[in-house]
Amino acid sequence: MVWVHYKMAVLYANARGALVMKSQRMSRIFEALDSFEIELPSWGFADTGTRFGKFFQEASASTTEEKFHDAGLVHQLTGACPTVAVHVRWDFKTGQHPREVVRLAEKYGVGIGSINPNLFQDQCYKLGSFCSPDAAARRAAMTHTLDCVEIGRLVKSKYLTFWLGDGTNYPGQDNIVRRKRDLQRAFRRVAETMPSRMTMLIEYKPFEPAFYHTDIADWGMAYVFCKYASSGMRGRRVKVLVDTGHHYQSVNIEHIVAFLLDEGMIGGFHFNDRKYADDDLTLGSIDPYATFRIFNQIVQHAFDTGKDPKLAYMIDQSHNLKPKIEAMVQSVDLAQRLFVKAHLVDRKALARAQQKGDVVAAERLLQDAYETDVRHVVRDWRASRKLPLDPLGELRSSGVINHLGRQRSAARKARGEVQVASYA
Ligand SMILES: [Mn+2]
Repeated sequence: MVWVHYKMAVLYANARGALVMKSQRMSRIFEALDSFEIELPSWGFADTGTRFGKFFQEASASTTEEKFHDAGLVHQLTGACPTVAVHVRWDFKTGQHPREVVRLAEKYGVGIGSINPNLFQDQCYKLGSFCSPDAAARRAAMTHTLDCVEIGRLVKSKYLTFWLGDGTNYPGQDNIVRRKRDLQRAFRRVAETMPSRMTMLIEYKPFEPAFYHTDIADWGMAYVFCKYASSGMRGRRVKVLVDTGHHYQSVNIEHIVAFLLDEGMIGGFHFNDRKYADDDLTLGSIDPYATFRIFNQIVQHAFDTGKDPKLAYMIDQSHNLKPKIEAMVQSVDLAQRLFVKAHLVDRKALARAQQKGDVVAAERLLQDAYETDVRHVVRDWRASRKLPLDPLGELRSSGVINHLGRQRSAARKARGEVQVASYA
């Protein structure tokens, strides 16, 4: 009998211990979800297509206000998207004070996030922007970029994000080293002009739109441009931006992330997925385990160093076929779940398995976390934050997309705009 009492007491203590551990883990996960913010791209709500043509959706946003409306809706549904990345050429009208754009965003419960200069659309950039052999094109790129810095200062943006289309199409087309040096000087000048709260993010891409060489082809080149631009500056404010779609097949992106985290040189992400090249598919639609592995490295870094790496999580996707708002909610919902899963990895057990060289045990710890169904945890967090329990379901059953389609078609008609497919 005494033994039974003892056994029951142990069981009770164990169960209580497990409950305490469970509630501690839950509160850590809730904290992680509270801290998880992912920025939406204004361009992700507009009509897009491929170089072969554009396909229109009645509900797509065609004004900056409509883009903010849509981003605001995604934020209302998910609680995770308080800011919107803007493209200066597309979202700011000439003569309009940038603070008007801030007010427009605030009207829909979102703020202005990263500022994206447009250094690829104008005819003058045919041979490149900062790397162009034409000094007038380089000057135009600098003037536009400094305008963007000023806009960023006025709207109190924390990030200036660069993606360049610069590159060449044929061997011998231009002097690659001259292009590199002009680009180094340009980034440095911009970095010196930025207000102290701003961080410059430099994105890389191995190919497209240039097909022979790209001036910032990979993370190593981006790293070198960042180092040069920030050398001699107190505090590093120029960092690499990893766009998950901008890698060759089978590149180990989480390795790049771990390496850059340790160097203190990663500033943020553009999340998307792809089957072949830079397809801008919704996050995790092809390989959610790959996104989990990236989050795993970030959580591991925070565990090892005790520091939050303060990364800018952003979505960079254009949805040609899916309704844009649905695709965004789908991406954010999955990002939240994968982020939670990365927090489930037993880091102490992983360290022990790694130390012992127990490869299978180490791998299983990652797989166990990845395979854990966390939908109920995310639902509980949503309930506690008074958010819709199923944001995508709520959006789909609300009929809001059909309503926006009717409203926006009528508005386009009233403005005399016609949606016409264009073909290359
Ligand atoms: Mn990108």
